[in-house]
Amino acid sequence: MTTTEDLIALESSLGAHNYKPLDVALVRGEGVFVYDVEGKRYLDCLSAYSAVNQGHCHPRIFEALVEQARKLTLTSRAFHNDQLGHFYQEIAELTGSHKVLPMNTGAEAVESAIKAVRKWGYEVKGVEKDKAEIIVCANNFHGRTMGIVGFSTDPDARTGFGPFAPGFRIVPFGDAAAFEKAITPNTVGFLVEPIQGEAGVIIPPAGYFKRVRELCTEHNVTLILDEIQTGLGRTGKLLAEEHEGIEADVTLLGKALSGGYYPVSAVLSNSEVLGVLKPGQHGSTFGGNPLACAVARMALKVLVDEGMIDNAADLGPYFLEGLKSIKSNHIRDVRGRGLMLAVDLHPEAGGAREFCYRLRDKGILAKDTHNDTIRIAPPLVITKAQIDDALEVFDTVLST
Ligand code: IF1
Repeated sequence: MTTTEDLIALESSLGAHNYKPLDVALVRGEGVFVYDVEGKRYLDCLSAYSAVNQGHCHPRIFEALVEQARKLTLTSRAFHNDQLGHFYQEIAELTGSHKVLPMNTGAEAVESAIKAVRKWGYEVKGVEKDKAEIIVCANNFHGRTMGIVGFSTDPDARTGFGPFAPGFRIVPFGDAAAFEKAITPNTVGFLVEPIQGEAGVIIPPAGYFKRVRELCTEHNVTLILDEIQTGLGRTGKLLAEEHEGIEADVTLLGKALSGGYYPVSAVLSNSEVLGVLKPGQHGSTFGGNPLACAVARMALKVLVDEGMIDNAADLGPYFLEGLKSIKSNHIRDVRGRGLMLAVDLHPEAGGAREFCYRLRDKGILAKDTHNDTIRIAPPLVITKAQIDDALEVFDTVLST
């Protein structure tokens, strides 16, 4: 039998070392649980970075995948297929959007939005050729493509990969005055995460997005919300923008749009932004393929039908309070919205990774970020009893 150790050695010998995973090798998943090679069960508190909000191997999404895979998987966009239109209809209705652009990965959705918004800037807003500017936030995470890492502020993400594309300005996250100051007549868009995920689950001050929305409207700037991680129920609402009582002009979805079965992303627009793309100006071989559409349609359906968003809204605060009530000298801060949670440790605690190993040994998989933060984001199908079990483990691990 292949052991965890064998698999890790194999990956290490042949793979590029662009990741440093926890030492656990998984073979099976079901709902909130995953199982390793040796058969040990873990509660998944990462959900593949919120791509499996619906739980691992959700049976209805599985059925949709298999049924579609038997019939037709890929047509390219050279021809129509019987799934794409229905996918548009269902996602537009659910999110209140008017136009949809289907892509595959999150980064592609971000790149696509940047292209569309720049073109809108030239053709509709009237910005001079090649002068369009997009404002982004410090400590953003939007993906790994050349375009995106060019406006990252994380040295690991960008160092050694230049030269980068111009046309981006960086402002602090959560500071509406700084955003206002950065706006020029050439500003075409503001690309921002509702809650910064990779930065460590950073929730902006109340009222920030209301003010941002006002400023975008006032200055004719497209508000692009990257909901690739915060969207689809993670924060207890379908879209995190609902917490702020605002609507983006462009919304980016990915990850859980497929329930973890397949890369599916989408750019949604409320305004004319996507209307500027004409035949031949953008596309993707796999974007909008029938298999992706069938999977995404069911991933959205189960999210709503099975009450997962409400479950995140109900149990998120319960999990948060439970974490807050843990008495530990190591904990510096606990925060979260819905089931997007984080525990910050004091620097003297010895690093979040060490705690993630202790959690692993006790049957919980969570991921460290930025040395001292443990990120907690279980599938949205988690029950109160499972949270109680998890809290017991967190209590034991964090208080020793
Ligand atoms: C990795 C982080 C999470 C994202 C937002 C776009 C994308 C992501 C808000 C790009 C992707 C990922 C990628 C994954 C780790 C993960 C992550 F730690 F890096 F930041 F979730 F917190 N916008 N996030 O969070 O989507 O192209 O990957 O489909 O290993 O890089 P993608």
